[in-house]
Amino acid sequence: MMPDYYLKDFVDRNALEALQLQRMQETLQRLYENVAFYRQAFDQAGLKPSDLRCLADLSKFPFTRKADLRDHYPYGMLAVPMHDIVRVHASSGTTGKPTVVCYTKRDLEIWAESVSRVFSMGGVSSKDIVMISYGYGLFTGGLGAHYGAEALGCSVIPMGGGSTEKQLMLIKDFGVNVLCCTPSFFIHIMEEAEKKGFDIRQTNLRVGFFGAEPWTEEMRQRIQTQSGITARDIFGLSEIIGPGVSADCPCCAGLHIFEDHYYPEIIDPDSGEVKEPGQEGELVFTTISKVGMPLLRYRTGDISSLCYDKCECGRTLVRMEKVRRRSDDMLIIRGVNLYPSQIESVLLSVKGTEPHYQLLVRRDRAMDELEVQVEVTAAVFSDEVKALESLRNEIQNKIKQIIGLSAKVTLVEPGQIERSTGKAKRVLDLRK
Ligand code: DLL
Repeated sequence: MMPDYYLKDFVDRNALEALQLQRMQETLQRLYENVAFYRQAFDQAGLKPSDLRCLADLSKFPFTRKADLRDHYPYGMLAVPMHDIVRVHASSGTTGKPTVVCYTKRDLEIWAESVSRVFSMGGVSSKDIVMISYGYGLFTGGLGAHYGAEALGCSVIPMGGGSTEKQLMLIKDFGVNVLCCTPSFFIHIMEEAEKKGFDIRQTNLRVGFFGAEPWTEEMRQRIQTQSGITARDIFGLSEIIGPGVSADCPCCAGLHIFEDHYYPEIIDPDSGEVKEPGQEGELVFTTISKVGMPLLRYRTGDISSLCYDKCECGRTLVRMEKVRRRSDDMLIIRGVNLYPSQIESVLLSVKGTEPHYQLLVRRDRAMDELEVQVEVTAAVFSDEVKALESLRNEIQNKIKQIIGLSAKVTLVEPGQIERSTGKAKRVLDLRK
């Protein structure tokens, strides 16, 4: 028997819109009453929660940006007392401080429901053995997928990322049917399998839920042909809930958004004007059922478009186009989000470096590699090799500690990095 929430994907759109309006009105009211940031923003715009009479009225209300979360770090955006919060996660901020997100018990239920719906769309049931190979910890990937699979009644293996050989061993020995990890990590797993003469087709693995970074239709084809499994896209971001904001259905013609919880808009990133269905722009979400830290018109930085045409699978939920790029300079390297400014703050905290640096991103087979080239002062450069080596290690360790990413650091002579007369070109993304 299908769980109740399965029916929510097929709800009549008039009923859905009525529910969205009611939830949106309640959310605005709670934000106004409980979050100083929103009260001020509404007052400044001369708006009251009651000014939202229909869904289209949302466009009158102010946006929320990542910088607003940073300015109210860590708990300033909460709409409930801290003792109602049962979980805290965090993702990359644009500077040294992470972006913090907090969940109440109810929020964790909504999240688990969302991820369960993703799995259900992919044909997963309580009979399946699901291995979670997203990272556990502050990143929402591991625990988010975990709770969703558990809520569906699956047997869950909390493997986490890394240890490719062990991943292969567990897939085989534990009879894994369903795998959750980043698409690039799965490609790496496939390559390791090939090297070791391990045939994924001979295992029980049937479907993978891949997300946390952009990937293409070509990548889907490659994964499916090479491994024989079905590859589904799962999208999400910590600020809105984590993984499970939207996902592929069997038609794989855009990701269905769980609109009864996350209300989407597409805007022009420059003017902020709302765009028509089908037009490309920046994806913006309003959470309409979250309790602990609801967000109003949160600007994701992701470029997509919305399609309200009926999907062949019968689901009435709107679909978003696969996210392929962003409107800002955020990079995603092996599933880790990175802003060049984060590297800058690390470099500036290390004595002996100059504020001239460049990030080179390459793809070595499927794995993304980050090289940080940084100029050092003339005094340091004339030092012994040992001193240079220790500076290099210091930077490398700090990047690993603060950002959670292993990078290759190259120290270069003063004046080596090209100077720009306008905007500095900090990133050379050589992956395309
Ligand atoms: O990446 C949540 C997640 C975990 C999603 C596991 C899917 C699977 P953040 O670390 O906050 O959260 O990063 C969010 O990652 O704004 C997108 O730019 C990018 N992103 C996430 N999923 C996809 C996807 C998690 N399927 C940011 N396709 C988002 C393209 C994605 N980009």
